[in-house]
Amino acid sequence: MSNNLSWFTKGLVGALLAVLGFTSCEVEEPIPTYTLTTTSTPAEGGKITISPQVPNHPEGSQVTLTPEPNENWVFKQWEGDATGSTTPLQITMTSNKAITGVFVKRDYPLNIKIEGEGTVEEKIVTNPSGREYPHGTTVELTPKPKEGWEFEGWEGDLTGKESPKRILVDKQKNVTAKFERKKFLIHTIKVENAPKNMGSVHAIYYLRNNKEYIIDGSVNWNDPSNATLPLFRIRRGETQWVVENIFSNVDLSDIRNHEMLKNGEGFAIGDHGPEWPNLPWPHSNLYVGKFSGDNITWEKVSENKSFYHDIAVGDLNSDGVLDVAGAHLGTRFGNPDDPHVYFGNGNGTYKEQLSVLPPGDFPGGCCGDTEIFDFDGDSKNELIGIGGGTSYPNTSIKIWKFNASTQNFQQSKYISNPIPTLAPQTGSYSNLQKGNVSPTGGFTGNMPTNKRFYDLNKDGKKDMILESDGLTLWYNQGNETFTPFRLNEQGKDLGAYFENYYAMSGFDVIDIENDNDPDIVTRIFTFGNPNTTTGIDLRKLIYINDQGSFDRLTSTDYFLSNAQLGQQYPNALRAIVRNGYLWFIGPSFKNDGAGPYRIMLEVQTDIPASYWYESQ
Ligand SMILES: [Ca+2]
Ligand SMILES: [Ca+2]
Ligand SMILES: [Ca+2]
Ligand SMILES: [Ca+2]
Repeated sequence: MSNNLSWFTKGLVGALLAVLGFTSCEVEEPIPTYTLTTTSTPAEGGKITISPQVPNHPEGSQVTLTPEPNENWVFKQWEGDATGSTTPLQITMTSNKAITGVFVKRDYPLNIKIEGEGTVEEKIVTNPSGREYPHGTTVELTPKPKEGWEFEGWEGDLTGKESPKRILVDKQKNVTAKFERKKFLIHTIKVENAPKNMGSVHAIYYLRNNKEYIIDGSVNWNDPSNATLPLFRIRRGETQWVVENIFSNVDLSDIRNHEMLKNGEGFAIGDHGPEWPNLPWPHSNLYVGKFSGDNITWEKVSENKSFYHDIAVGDLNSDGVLDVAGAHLGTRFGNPDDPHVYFGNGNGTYKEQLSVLPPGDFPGGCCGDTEIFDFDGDSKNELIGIGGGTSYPNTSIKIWKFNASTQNFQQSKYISNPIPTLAPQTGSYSNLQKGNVSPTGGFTGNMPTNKRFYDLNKDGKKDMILESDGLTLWYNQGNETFTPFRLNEQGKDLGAYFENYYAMSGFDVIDIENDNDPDIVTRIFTFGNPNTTTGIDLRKLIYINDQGSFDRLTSTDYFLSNAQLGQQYPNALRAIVRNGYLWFIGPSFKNDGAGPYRIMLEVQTDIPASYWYESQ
């Protein structure tokens, strides 16, 4: 059992004692209660729903009455212990009450059509003089959008957007009420008993057996005592994310990068330990986690800790068993290979294969990224190292092929990025800590964090998306030739990734609008600077692909102001697909007086989306 479990247990016992103490010490005065009876007149006209629906209402409690007319009936007014025609009706219980809802037959020729999701409440408006309108009935229409929808306007015999709106039905009238899905909804969901760390932008989100999980770790800037907390897993419930596991027996504390296994059976994590700008870096490990029912079976891959910046999985030696490569930016143990290679034994263990790469290919350290991919289309995977060196030169790509007879890798190709490096406005951790993150570039410019191979322009050849120096797309021309193209230099306003001080760390490939083009959604993070932004412009995170040419959403409604976010600033925000729509989720803290506690900030959008899968 870890310390984390024990503080959790102590907290639980403390809470139970507090409850027991409360019930044994307090003496409660009985609170008077009252009854509420409702009647529909006539009974066939409709019914009245009561909320809350309890037999006895405590004194001073609020009750809501909502009339629900049957077809061809309209609610008219309240009688008895209530008056007027307000709906829904809020009353305060100060005595027993009997309230009647009066319904009248709907005998006017008004047709209401609904577009989107919602209803229209009809109310007959009586003449203040008591006289009926001479030329028909005047009806007041109130659009009632379903949750997550909003009223967009009237069409037909009514126009505009006014609500409620009156219509004189002196002949047959046809009205359309248009509802539109809200551009976004913000949900703040508590994470109960989460370990006291900040959470990583590269947390693993996955869906399994209809349950949503996140495996997360620590990002810690300065505090060694909080630096090596174990990974934990949370599961999404309706109102809370619940901590399901604290993985104390797994020697990881952060998820610097991860890759989902291509058959969907698990994931691989590369970690370099907590992010410390001024302290000795603790280094960390490579692991593979495999799903087993609702649980995870962990396989330790690395023998020694290193500064693992990325991990790749795939079969490197064509024996049918998954292998692992870890990109490292320095190591304690003098393992100079770039990257570190581990061949799978097929039984959940791995064999370290150092010195199988030509030495010195990246002087000063290896790549920020590594990948296992069939680069030349000969059905055998190559090992790829991207970016690199402690001096962070322009992005370069190095490709090694496995030679089965020598059991070594040989250099196959070296591709230099001819695109000039962006000015490194953001290249220090201390700048990031101060929130001085460039609005136009990513962090440090050159050191890649994420890469993916997808056919972006649908010419049958997989292209590379590389996060380095902004987002760079490398279009595959065949014959191992790639043409790089920086996404923010397309002649359009695609350059400013972030509103104010958000920086990018990685991206996700998602089919926005389900039109069979893979699109790119960048992840933003603040690296622990939650107070440096005025809002988040979702449009600037989303790159919409049309056959290899990219553009952005246009509606300004996709800007989330700090007020809309409830003055909560996610440490990171990344895209997921939930129930067929694009969502953004990220960890944050909320402080409502009881001290800060961890929340998951979730932004639900109206953008249809699905994950983009391509077999490798
Ligand atoms: Ca293998
Ligand atoms: Ca190949
Ligand atoms: Ca292509
Ligand atoms: Ca698309």
